[in-house]
Amino acid sequence: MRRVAPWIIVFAAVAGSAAGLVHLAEAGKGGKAKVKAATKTGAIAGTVTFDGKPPKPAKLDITDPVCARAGIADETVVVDARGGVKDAFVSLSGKGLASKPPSEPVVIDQRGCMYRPRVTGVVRGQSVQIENADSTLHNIHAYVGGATEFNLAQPKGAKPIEKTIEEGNVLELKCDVHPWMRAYAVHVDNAHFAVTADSGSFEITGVPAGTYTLTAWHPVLGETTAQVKVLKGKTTKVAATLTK
Ligand SMILES: [Cu+2]
Repeated sequence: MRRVAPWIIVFAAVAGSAAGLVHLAEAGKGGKAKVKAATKTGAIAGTVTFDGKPPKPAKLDITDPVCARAGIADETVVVDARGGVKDAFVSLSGKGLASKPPSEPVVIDQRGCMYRPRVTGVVRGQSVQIENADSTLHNIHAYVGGATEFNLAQPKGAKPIEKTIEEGNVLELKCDVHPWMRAYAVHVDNAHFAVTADSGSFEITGVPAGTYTLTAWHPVLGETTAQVKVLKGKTTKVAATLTK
């Protein structure tokens, strides 16, 4: 179910990016079409916040000594004092954005008994490469819509596992050895996406001018969408609120 929550959207010229665009335009004084296209882009920047009382972090039951040394905490829902949501996935959809899947895989590492990054985007058709930097065994149990896609052990020092999963909206990774380990690879049709930082902030640059649907999604806190206009040489500021 999609919820439409309040969004605040404003347009602002950002000196930094405007200067960058002038530079690009000057470099292109020869009339190259490619450079001309680059000057017709703008950016979207803003924050994702949660309006509500976030669940308290769980106490992790860590028995593996390798993980115990990593100093990790529950990251299921990370919301700061101002409501900023960490690890929300912000994506754009609309005409003219779709792109071919990159030939390079999206890399998800297991480091300190956490998947890093926890949330990322995968252009449909692009492969995901899962690595293990830890001196312990992890087991990657991958799900789409609750059904197992693959379930593979990856001992210390094992080679990366590379898979291309095209179905479903989100590829969810769980570790059967360390039950707090979760990763979410969100399927998208273009590379114009971002994952929010600790404060809930994000920025998507190099977006062709146009009107798009912006979606902010969090695995636990839900989703909200809004129409967003991107103007060339400007940064559209957005504030998205999750209300689940
Ligand atoms: Cu593990």
